[in-house]
Amino acid sequence: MKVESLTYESVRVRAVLVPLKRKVVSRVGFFDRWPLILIDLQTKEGIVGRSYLEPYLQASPRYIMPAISDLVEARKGKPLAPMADFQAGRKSLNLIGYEGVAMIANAGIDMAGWDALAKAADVPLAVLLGGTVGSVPAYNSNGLWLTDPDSLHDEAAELAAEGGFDAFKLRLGRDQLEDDLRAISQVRAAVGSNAKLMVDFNQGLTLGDAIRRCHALDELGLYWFEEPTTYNNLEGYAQLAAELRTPLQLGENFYGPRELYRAISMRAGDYVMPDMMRIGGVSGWLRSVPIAAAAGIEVSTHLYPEVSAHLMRVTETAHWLEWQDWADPILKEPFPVVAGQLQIPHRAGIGIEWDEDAVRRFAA
Ligand code: SMN
Ligand code: MG
Repeated sequence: MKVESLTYESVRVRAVLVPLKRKVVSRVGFFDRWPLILIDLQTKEGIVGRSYLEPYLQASPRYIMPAISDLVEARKGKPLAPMADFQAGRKSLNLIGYEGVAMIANAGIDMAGWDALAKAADVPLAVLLGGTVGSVPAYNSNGLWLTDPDSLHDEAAELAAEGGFDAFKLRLGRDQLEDDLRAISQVRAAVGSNAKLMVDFNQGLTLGDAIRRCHALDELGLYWFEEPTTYNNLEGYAQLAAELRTPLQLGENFYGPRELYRAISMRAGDYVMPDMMRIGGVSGWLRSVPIAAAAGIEVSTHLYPEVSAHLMRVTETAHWLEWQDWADPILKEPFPVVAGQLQIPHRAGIGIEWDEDAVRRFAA
């Protein structure tokens, strides 16, 4: 039997703006609604690959969506080969830069392309990649923003109940140390002292303030310190990682495998957490995580829980999946969480389909 590969045909890209149950109050911005770009990659053979992007800024779909359409138009009639297309796609846009919109557009198509391949093979993505479906340990990242510390007790209890979680992300970096300390103790009082608390400063501190604040919090048994200062100050990160006892986490802002390599070679962090949109989709992830594994560094995910869960099943040093349910309003069947673990469904591909009524309702 001759087995044909898939062929690029066209793409449908749509922007939606979905409501957030808990408003995002962070040092990277305030968000009460969350923009998503929905990608339906049509192949000549009839299989449709699906993915979404989370581009933060409400206006950004206006300039990211044309880049996606152009890239797919240029591939029309060509075989779908995500690993090769990732390189070629980045190269084709390198005159406007390897990062930013160029990478984001390539990453979105890449994830949809892998979804199509897995659907053509009629297996879940994790199986196509040589793994199995199953559960993936997750922490709840849906809340605990830079809001009133006294509101965090009840919120943490709610977050624990959302899926039997005992690991949570808490955002820190308030003006006063006392307020960060109160936030930590309110959360601990609700979820118990054995719960893991990942804390994220969202690059909110200068290096000097980061040194001061992280040292002040260093003996509290926090699980990791994430992005205390500007993400690309790798020398500063290396200094923090060397000085602090609490493991240092970074990586949601790495654009592509080489940036992850550079950070690891500089010992800029103890852990890394690439983001699907910035690392380069499934192909970018597959090219990056062996670098971390070879260096003995554990890898967590950032946003994109569904596709990330498949990848964690084949990631040698898989650590924690960041769970947030922000895309759930437009998903037909969101992935369930049981006892703090995200459950990958037995469906072909990534396992996401759009709830078209909701897509219409939240169209941007
Ligand atoms: C984050 C993600 C999305 C919006 C604001 C902040 C954060 C994280 O950096 O790691 O979840
Ligand atoms: Mg973060």
